[in-house]
Amino acid sequence: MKKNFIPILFLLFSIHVFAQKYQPTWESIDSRPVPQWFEDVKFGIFIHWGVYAVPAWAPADADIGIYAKYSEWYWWRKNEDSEAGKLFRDYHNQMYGEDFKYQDFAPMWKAQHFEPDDWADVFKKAGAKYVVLTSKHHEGFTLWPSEQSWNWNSVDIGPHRDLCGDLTKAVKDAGLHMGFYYSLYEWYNPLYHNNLEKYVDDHMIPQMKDLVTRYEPDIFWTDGEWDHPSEKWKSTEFLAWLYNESPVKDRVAVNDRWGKETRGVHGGYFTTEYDLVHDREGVGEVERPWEECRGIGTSFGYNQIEDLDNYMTSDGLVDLLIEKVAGGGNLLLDIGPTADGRIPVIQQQRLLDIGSWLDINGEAIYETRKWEGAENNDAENVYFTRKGNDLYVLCTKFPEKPVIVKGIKNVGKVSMLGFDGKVKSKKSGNTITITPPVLSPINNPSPYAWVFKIEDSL
Ligand code: H79
Repeated sequence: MKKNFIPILFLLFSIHVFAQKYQPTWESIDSRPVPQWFEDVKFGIFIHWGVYAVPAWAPADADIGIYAKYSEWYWWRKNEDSEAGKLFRDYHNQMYGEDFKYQDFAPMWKAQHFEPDDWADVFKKAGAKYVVLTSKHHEGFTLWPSEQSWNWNSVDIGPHRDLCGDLTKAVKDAGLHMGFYYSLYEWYNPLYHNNLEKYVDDHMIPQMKDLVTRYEPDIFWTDGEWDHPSEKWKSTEFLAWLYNESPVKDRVAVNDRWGKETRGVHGGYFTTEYDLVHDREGVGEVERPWEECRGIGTSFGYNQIEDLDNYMTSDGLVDLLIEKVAGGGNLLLDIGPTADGRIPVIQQQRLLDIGSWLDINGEAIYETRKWEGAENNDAENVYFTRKGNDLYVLCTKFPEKPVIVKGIKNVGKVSMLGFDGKVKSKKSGNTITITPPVLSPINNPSPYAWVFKIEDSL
């Protein structure tokens, strides 16, 4: 090798690194805006599907905090020295016997009724615009044929199918955005516990890049980050690759779960989970698009013992969507499919009810933004969104009295979405008073929430 060759190589390498748009630092990564499409879509479906769908159990009614009701934590809880741990162990030992290992559930996961196009059809009818599937939860089992997860993936064992690939195709064909949840940590992977750096370099990062290059997801939703700071996970290196070089670099959206210090501080959009907002130094100093995630009931994974008392009603879910969107956020509502590959009928029904409401009222949700003027209006059960110069007034209870809105500039047409009749209103200064129309069962546009549109008012 000529003696000048090495410095030239080094120079070329440096040019390559500095010519990249994003550097592997939080300052640089945070400077990339969350793609606009993410703020426009508002409503997504989260899917928790893994080996835990086989036992599909958690103590839904026990008074032990929200996390112990997550059925996807079955393996961990069953080994945990805690009150919740005892409940899981008692159930497991009685049902399956002490010698039955969690790993023994994997071949029982058959997914024999899994029809990805039918799932995608339900998501579309629900009015959801994006889907996020657990490509790998904390149990380490991958829903695609990952080379790094030999014999602990859905092609080698259980469904014998590339679930990530099959669902991605169906969701994209239905015109929705597809994304993946990916757990950084793995509960029982010996490499993770013995040699973190090797785990990150040889297992985790290759899996993440594999997912991105194989399926080109629009969202990369990480979790299980809390054991280590982002530096140890090499998160900014991965994100620089994702934003500079990956096939989805211009459109991918990511969340904020990239290391123990990052939630609500770094990354893409911020996340809450069952309304848990992190209270830590740095949180809230920057404004970012955000997303709330939760199940319809008390768990992300399917829990066979939940009953209607544990489930939110369709009315409650529509109100939740309104509350989040009016606050400037998205709702990522979770479903837990069964081990045989079905979406439980009650979950389908909830989703389709939300979809019917959105069919009429979606224009007050999609592509809207938070209305700052909402701060000066504190009527109960009344929320606001805006789009251009139009203001939407979303009433989660049918108003018994006239609705008063302060802080508008003008008044164009005033209407109720889905209702053909006239809506009376009166403007005085910058306040408008809307008289709710008298509705009958024949012309009532909605069973859950009613939306007034005030055109050209902002
Ligand atoms: O996949 C679903 C849950 O199984 C998963 N996130 C959703 C999307 C989840 N994993 N763990 N948890 C939720 C709860 C974890 C809580 C804790 Fe912590 C981890 C308590 C202390 C460390 C995270 C970091 C919450 C507070 C600090």
